[in-house]
Amino acid sequence: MTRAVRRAAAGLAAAGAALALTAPPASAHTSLTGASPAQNATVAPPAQVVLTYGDPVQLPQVVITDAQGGRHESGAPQAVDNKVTEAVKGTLPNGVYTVGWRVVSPDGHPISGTYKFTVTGSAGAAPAPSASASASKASGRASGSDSSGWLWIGLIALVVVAVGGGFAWYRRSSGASGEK
Ligand SMILES: [Cu+2]
Repeated sequence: MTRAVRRAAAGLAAAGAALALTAPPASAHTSLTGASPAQNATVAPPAQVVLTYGDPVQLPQVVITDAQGGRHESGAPQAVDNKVTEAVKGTLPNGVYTVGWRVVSPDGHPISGTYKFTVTGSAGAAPAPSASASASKASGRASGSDSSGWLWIGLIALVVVAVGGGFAWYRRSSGASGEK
């Protein structure tokens, strides 16, 4: 009798375990199934970022951040069915960007993630030192920003020398033709 009960209990436990392993969750939260620009893609400056999920999502949040921490999203993202669209502010300069997103799944669970893409072939100006970059420089956190500052000074000096040289050459050659 006790043995029979024990056997029955063991059988029930095994059945329960099998059910738990095989039954799909009643409502799984959704996941990101695609993105444009795609993860790790190298693209021309995009006008927008479009995130595609496995299910309709709500309350989207999207930030587009450059390597210096500057922000490049424009306005609030729009969620339509399973797609979230975030407009890009202006033309993205060349560089690596991080897309950070957060949405609420149909089951009510918030999910979030980040991915990177690279912009190339942009005619946009290189990112000016942003307020946040200056702030991080002031706090002494970013060591790279100091060297990039010297790089800029070097570039400007080169341009000044090139323009000055060109002007001197122009004056010389126009002066020479004037003597004819
Ligand atoms: Cu969930």
